Amino acid sequence: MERTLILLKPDAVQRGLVGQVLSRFEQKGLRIAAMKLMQISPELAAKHYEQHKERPFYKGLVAFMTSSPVVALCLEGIDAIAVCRKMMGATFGNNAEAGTIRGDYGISRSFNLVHGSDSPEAAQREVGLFFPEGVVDYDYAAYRWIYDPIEELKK
Ligand code: 3AN
Repeated sequence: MERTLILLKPDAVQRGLVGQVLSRFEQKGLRIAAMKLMQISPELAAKHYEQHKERPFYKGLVAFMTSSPVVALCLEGIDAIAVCRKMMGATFGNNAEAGTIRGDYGISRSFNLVHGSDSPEAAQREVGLFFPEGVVDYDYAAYRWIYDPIEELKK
């Protein structure tokens, strides 16, 4: 099982798309390991986007991400990072494939609804940044109907 940090960005919250986007991840079979509505501080945004610090869009990105609350999620599942990124679609809504979150709900190049960690290292760092209190471990009833238990036992 792998964990990833997903952020439902200010545009998703303000457009009333939280439920629909979250539903897609749930229906795919990802377990919610942590979830909260929160306002990102400029300090947290700077840490989260530190690798983009020198990019021309950095200032606008931080302004957008701190402009209104986000929903932070830690999702868990087999290959959760790649699975979530595939579901999110390409970075900009105008060229994201139909059927993806960005492809179905967005057209903007900066309001792109959702963030997902892009590597195991990033996921670990970002889950720690957004959930310093830790995530919640529990027995997820749906797992045994989502994953083939024989496959799991073979590992
Ligand atoms: P992704 O979120 O698809 O992994 P990254 O990691 O390339 O995309 O970029 C991080 C974030 O920076 C994106 N989610 C997007 O909101 C923003 N961003 C990237 N490139 C641009 C750009 N040219 N103009 C505005 N925002 C951008």
